[in-house]
Amino acid sequence: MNNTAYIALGSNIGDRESYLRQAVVLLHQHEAVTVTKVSSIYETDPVGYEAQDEFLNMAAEIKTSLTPFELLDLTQSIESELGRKRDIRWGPRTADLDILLYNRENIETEQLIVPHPRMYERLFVLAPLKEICPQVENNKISAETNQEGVRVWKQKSGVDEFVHSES
Ligand code: PH2
Ligand code: MG
Ligand code: MG
Repeated sequence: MNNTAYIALGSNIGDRESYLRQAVVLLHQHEAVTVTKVSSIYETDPVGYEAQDEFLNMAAEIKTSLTPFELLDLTQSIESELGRKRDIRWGPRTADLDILLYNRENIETEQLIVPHPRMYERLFVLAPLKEICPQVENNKISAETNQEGVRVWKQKSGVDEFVHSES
């Protein structure tokens, strides 16, 4: 478990909070992953494709012995398990899990780019990430980052509480 990665989670269909919680539980249940921190949950206006419902977004820190590509397989299988259908790019989804950072590695391949290429333009990613990730400084939330459309919906709690508490 000697690697640290940050995952962005989002949902805008059905019981959004339940999808986020289930996604965190499924990450944590993997033998090679420990979820070490979770952010607050934010409610956010849709970005990119705007004719869809508001999202809940959050971020999680994990420790893992998976490689970045194994982690990508895991996040994609969790998305499928939670009923994700891929149709509209940037469209509605039950559960979206994006790898934001993996140690301080730079990866550029067809399937996976890390750091996530659009993370520094997206306050729905940066606001939760900043709570749990020391390497994201305030100055990365630049003038180009639209500061609107992101509100805390449920305050940060510990991982245990997050994973076990109801509602
Ligand atoms: N995800 C997208 C596209 N637009 N907007 C918000 N507010 N939150 C998201 O997670 C999101 C989005 C593509 O993954
Ligand atoms: Mg995404
Ligand atoms: Mg995604």
